[in-house]
Amino acid sequence: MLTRIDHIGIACFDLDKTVEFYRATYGFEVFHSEVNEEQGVREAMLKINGTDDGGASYLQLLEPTREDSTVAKWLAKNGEGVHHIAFGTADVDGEAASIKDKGVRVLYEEPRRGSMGSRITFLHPKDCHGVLTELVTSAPVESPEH
Ligand code: V0V
Ligand code: CO
Repeated sequence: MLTRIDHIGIACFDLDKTVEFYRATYGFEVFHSEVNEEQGVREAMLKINGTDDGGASYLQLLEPTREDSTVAKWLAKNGEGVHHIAFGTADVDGEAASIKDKGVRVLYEEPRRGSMGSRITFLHPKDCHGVLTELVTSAPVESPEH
């Protein structure tokens, strides 16, 4: 079961400036930030709300760390904007398998490491009406960075 919007991924050219926009305009603070070398992104998670499944919903601001990353490629073509949506689930492996059985391309054989120790996979946007869609199982404990 997919139980929440885990995050909306937003691609940007300058993470620090974009974080400042979300802080100054809406009052959203950075809950967590990290570099994910495998994905080629530097990212900031802005927590918007908790959810009744014990998880939370975030905005995920993404800046590419290298020219050949998926986000760099996307930014060069589209400019800044919404890059993907992510649904939260307690069982990313099971959800990926059952969605794959419905004929949607799942991009990874096995889920990979995502933000805050989560396990993530992606569905091909061409099989999802143009929306790059991520499935996420959060790590058990989510606490703000200090
Ligand atoms: C590409 N396309 C998209 C898209 N990216 N459509 C909607 N939303 C996107 N974000 C379209 C693109 O316009 C092309 O359509 C077609 O798909 C093929 O794209 P491409 O530019 O040739 O690029 P590919 O095929 O090399 O790569 C596309 C895929 C790639 C989706 C396969 O971006 C990918 O593997 N993404 C998953 C990983 C990822 O995005 N990581 C960054 C976030 P036309 O022009 O042919 O019609 S990392 C993250 O979220 C983390 C760490 C986290 O949440 O914890
Ligand atoms: Co994401």
